[in-house]
Amino acid sequence: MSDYFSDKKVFVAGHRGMVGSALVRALQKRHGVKILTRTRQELDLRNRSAVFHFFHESRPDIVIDAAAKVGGIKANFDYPVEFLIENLDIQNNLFLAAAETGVSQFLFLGSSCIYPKFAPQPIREDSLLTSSLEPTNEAYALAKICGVRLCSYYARQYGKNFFSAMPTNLYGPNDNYDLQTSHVLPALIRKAHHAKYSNSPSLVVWGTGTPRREFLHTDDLADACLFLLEKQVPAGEMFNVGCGQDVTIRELAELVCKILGFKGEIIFDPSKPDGTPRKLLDMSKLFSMGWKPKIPLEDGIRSAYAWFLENRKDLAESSPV
Ligand code: GFB
Repeated sequence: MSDYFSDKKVFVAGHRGMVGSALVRALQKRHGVKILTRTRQELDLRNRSAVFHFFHESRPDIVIDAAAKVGGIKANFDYPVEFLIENLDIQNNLFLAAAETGVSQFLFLGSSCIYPKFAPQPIREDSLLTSSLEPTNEAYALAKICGVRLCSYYARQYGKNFFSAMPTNLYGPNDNYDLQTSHVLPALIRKAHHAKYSNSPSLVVWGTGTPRREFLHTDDLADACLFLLEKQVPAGEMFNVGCGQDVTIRELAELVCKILGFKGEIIFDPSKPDGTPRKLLDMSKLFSMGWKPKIPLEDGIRSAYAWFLENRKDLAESSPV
C-alpha cells in the first residue's frame, strides 16, 4: 500500500524525548518510511558543523524538529539563559542545514507559551506578538517565536517549505518525572502515587489551583504532525495543536487523585508561581481541515500512570525528594 511517507527519509530530531519518541512510534506504523535518528552522543545538535555534516551525509527529505531543552514552570524560570541559548542553537543549526541540503519539508515544533500572557481565549494563531509574554517562560517562548518566524521568513525569502505547529501542554510516555524540572501532570502523578502508598494525609500542589491548562497526549500530537505533513500545508504557516478543552489545576489534581485512588487532602501552596492564568488554544484552523484528537484526558492519564509504574520503577519504588 502506498503511503505519503513511503521511501522518504524523515529525520526526527530529539527522538528520545517525549514528543520525538511519539513521532517515531507514529512513523513506524507508516509503510516504507526511512526514519533517521541520532542520539545526543552521536550528534550534538548544538554543534553546527556536526549538524551540517550529518545533513550532507544522510540527506533527509523531511525534518521534524522535536529537539529542545524543555521543562516545567520552575525550570523555565530558574534557567532562562540555557532555555534561550540552547534552543536557539539547536533550531538554527537545523534550519540552516535543512536549507542548505534541500530538505523538502521542515516541521518546527513550538509551544503554546509563545502567545501573550493575556491573549484573548481561546488563542488564535494570529495572537502571536500582540502583547507581552508570561515572565516564567519568556526565554523559552522567545526561542520558539524565533523558530516560528524563521519558518515564515524562509518560506518568503527562499521559497522553503518550512512550517510550524504549536502544541498545547503535552504528556505521554517518556515524560520527565523529576519534581523540580517536570511539568504539572507527571509531577501530580508522582506525588499522588507516593501520597497513596505512604498513607500520607495530604498532597501539595504548587500555586493556587486556579490556572487553566489544556492537555494533549503526545500520540495525538504525533498524529497531527503527520497529518499536516501529509496535507502538504502551505510553507510558512503555523497551526495550533490542542484538544479544545481545558481544566483548572485543581480539577486536574482531583482527577489524578481519583484515577490513582488517593483519597487524602489536596493542599495548595500559593508561594509557588501560577504562571499564565489560561492558555486554551483556538483549534478552528486544524479542526476545519479534518483533524481531531482521539485520547480523552482520563484515558491518557491512566496510560501515563501505567507507563510510570512500568518504566520508572526507580522513582515509583523510592521516596520523592
Ligand atoms: O506544567 P507547568 O510546569 O507549566 O505548570 P506551564 C502548570 C501549572 O501547574 C502552574 C501548577 O500553574 C503550576 O504552578 N502546578 C501545580 C505544578 N503543581 C505543580 C507541580 O508539582 N509541578 C509543576 N511543574 N507545576 C510551561 C512552560 O508552563 O508549559 C514551558 O514553562 C512550556 O515553557 C510548557 O511551554 C508547555 O503550563 O505553566
